[in-house]
Amino acid sequence: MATVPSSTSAASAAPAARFDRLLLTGAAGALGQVLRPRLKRLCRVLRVSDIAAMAAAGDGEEVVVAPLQDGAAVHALVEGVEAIVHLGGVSVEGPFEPILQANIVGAWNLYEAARKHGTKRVVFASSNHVTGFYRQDEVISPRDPMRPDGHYGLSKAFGENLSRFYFDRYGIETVCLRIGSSFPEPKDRRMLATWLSYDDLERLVVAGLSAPVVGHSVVYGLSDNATTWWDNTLAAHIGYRPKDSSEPFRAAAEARQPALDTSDPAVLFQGGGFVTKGPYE
Ligand code: 15L
Repeated sequence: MATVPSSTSAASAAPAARFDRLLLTGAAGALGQVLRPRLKRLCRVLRVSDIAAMAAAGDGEEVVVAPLQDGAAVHALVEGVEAIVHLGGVSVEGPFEPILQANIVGAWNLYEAARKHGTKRVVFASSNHVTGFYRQDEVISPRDPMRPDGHYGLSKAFGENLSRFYFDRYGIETVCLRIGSSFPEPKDRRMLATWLSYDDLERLVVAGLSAPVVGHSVVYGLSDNATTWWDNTLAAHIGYRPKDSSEPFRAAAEARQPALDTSDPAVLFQGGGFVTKGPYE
């Protein structure tokens, strides 16, 4: 039943901007591996980076190992790229120090490098955990105040504010993607609302890279799910049109979780299990 799309699916029919050189950070991660072949189609050269091992460089690829907290390494990484898809960093809730280094210091290094090299646009993988402490009976939009649900959500909130500053002060455009749950299929009932298929992830990233004018925009990353907590009307200018839905997975998800304890914060709040993690010392 799970549909893991091939590298040639999804937005291939959509009109895509052509870039000379694009940078994809976090290329060794799950979403980085999904996006790598799909972004390659948009550019002459795709530079990919991570701290973990990555597949060897294919045709038109450059593979760079670079810790995001190393300013000099990030400066070299960003040289010569037109646009950046920034997925790099810690992608789950956990102790503060690693998140501080990779997500907060790392994001600052990336934007400083973008400023110095004249990079025009960043598509930043933010997260739904920026607003994880809204309840599951609320529908919110990017205009609602942030309510981060942990260190990870706080770091993404920093990244969104950082990117707004670099747009206001230096004109670097950013589309912040508050990604929901991007997996081959929704794993549980919460993900019926938060699911973002891999093909829709590609559509979203391509829209963020291709829309002619984005300024500083925030958009939730979800598929066309029947149940939703996030209103993307304010980001209509990006032109993201999801085509998948979690609905075909509903019966299986409900069978796996027949009863929900609505007094459990992980069930009550949009951030799910992240809202109860920690403290760590
Ligand atoms: C995220 O931001 C995480 O990176 C991912 O691992 C999922 O847990 C997702 O959020 C989610 O909220 O389901």
